[in-house]
Amino acid sequence: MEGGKTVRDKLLALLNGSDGSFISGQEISDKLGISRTAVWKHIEELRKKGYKINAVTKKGYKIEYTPNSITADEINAHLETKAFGRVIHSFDQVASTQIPAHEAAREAAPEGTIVVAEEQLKGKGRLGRPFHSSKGTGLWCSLILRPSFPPQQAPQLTLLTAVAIAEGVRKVTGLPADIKWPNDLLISGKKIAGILIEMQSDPDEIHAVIVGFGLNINHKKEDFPEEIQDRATSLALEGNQPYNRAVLLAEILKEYEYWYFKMLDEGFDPVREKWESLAVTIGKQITAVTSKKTLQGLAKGITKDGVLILETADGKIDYIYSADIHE
Ligand code: BTX
Repeated sequence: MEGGKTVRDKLLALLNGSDGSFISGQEISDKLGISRTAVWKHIEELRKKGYKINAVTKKGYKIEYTPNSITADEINAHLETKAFGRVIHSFDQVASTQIPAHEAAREAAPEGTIVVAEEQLKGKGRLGRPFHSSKGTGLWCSLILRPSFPPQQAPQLTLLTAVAIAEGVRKVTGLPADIKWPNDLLISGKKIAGILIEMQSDPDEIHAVIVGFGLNINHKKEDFPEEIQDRATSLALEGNQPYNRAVLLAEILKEYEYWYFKMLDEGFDPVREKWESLAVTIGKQITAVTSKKTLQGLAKGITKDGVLILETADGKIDYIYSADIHE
């Protein structure tokens, strides 16, 4: 677990920010307020962690290779948030990041704490479904929130999470990530990410919301189980290049923090508007399969609480709180 920026985080941020050119030992030493010997020691530590750093006399240091890992060091080096991601619990392997996140939330972890893992052995989807989370390929993350609003408003966080991921993905990769109500993110009609919201609450008070999200990043087609290969995709498959997972996480957390505090200040409307601009569901003929029934009709929009408004062929309006949507 780590919080705040350490000297090593700042060093990584400097090296990452030098745009492929050398940065002198003196400049690093001045900017970080440490001796040149200390700079050298930190460089050696980074090399042990898998970074390849070129050191040339009179020129300085340059990062040649970043291990693309999802450790606290790597995340911190890119993080620009105030609270989100400032406490990080990172694991190589967990059953589900939701489990340690629930424990941390019960032990008073501050809002914005995240749990990340390289691999999940029992990644959880909604309704007990599995979420495939192979080693080193994606972002498997749980974020702890402590919103001041009542539990009835929690579904809004599903839509907010979708906005944060879609915006983060769009900004880092330029790929057109779309939202499918309520919690799927798609590129070219295939699922790129999933969102699972769990709560610790009393009937009238939220203690913590554990926002789980999984984003497929560097998967090749064969990294997915066969049964989902035609429905799932990754950013690398869509963009024909690998992406840095820590950079994506840092951008998603930045978007998340912005929209979350905007929602606490100004209400749900700005989030709803942004969501509608990114959603593919609205204005389409859809089939909504709920736990009780199957409904068909036109998806007209979402209410101020994020509930889907469906107009059936006979002109009747239905409000859908939770369902799987098919076109
Ligand atoms: P969901 O129920 O909407 O989606 C699960 C369904 O999606 C599965 O039944 C399967 O068809 C398909 N699927 C499974 N894995 C993938 C995948 N990697 N990519 C695309 N489609 C897939 C969505 O549930 C909620 C997922 C939340 C996952 C995060 S990861 C971090 C946190 N920890 C954890 O255990 N869950 C959350």
